[in-house]
Amino acid sequence: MSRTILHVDLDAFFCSVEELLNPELKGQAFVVGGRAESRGVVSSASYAARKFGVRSAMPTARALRLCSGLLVLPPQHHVYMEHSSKVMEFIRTSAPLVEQLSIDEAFLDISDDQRPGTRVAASLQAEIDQRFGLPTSWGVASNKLVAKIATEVGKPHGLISVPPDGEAVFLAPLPVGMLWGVGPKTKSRLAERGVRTIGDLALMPASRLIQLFGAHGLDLATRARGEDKRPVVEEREPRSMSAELTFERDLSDHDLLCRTLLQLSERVGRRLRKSMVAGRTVRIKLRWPDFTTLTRQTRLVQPTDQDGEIYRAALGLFNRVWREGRMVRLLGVGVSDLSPPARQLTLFDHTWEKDGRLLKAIDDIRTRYGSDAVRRAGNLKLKRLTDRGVEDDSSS
Ligand code: DCP
Ligand code: MG
Repeated sequence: MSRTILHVDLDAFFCSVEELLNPELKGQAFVVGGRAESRGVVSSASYAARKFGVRSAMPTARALRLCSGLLVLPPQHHVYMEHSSKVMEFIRTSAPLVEQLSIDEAFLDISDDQRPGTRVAASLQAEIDQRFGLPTSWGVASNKLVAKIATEVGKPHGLISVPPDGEAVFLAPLPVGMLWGVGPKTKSRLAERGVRTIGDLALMPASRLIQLFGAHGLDLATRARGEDKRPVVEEREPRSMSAELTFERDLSDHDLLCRTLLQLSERVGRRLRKSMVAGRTVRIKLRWPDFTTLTRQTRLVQPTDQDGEIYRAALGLFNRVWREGRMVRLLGVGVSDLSPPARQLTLFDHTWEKDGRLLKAIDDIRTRYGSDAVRRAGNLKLKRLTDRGVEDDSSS
């Protein structure tokens, strides 16, 4: 029995909210982002600005070079959060199963609805226009993968419905980079073999892909055919977020262990920021080669979502239990005691805005290109972080 999955994403979300507050902005080339003078980056670009090549995650200075006279508005995160909450609340009450992916994105499973998916999406789109004045784009398909790509293809204010069994045909002409799991590295390796579109990829024998990319190759082959079995999962508020890594070979080099802690802290920090929560308790997990495992935790003065603060706390804990030369099999970093966004004033204070720019730039790159895209220097031999970047991550 085929499922009906809808995917929704608000168009130029931060910019659209700014247009609501100041309708004179409508149709203008502008961005919401940090100032060029302080090396800010673009968070959201209006569609008029995109005509000049301006994109999110781009340094504002570069955006200004591409589009002279570009208006740059400072972000008002709490305002965007409020609008996001209202729209998401409405979506939640409109479908039996809703999974919110980010501040402006959600999957809906409406398989039990008698009406065609396109009709449901069209009516929700119109209602969100009317109630909230915010434009949305919708993808309708038999699974998450294809629904999300359909949204992307239809933007702005689009609605694309892919019929069941039409998934592979729909995906075929699209660039292979649009496929989840195809980062720049995979993309260039595929390009070397003349694979540019998802259709090209679908034609490659699975055995060849496995030869090239290992187990990931099999996932690629499945996705290229437009198959995806992942269910829509109603999210519940996580109580903690963590990331851990089992080393390919047990490790005793202090420098490498510290760098791993940093990398894990960055992963947890990124996920906290993405979920717009901050946590007060930082915990580390350590497993010795004989599989004995210990955890240690500490409570911070105030909740944080900052990589550096998580890392400092994790490192302090680590240095208390680790002795020079001792081999480690697994390291983990977790943050718990999470607070909801409303109480999370530190997110919006000045320090965060300043420090947040760099972190956000990194988050953006990772979001777009996979977790492997940004690595600290060094030849750390880590187990490969998957393109999803969540294999060792968990929320509970
Ligand atoms: N965002 C950000 N930095 C990024 C990407 C996004 O701060 N690199 C913020 C601002 C966006 C919001 O998240 O408005 C939603 O992200 P999207 O990727 O959905 O981008 P937009 O909604 O701005 O545009 P689109 O119409 O492409 O969805
Ligand atoms: Mg959006």
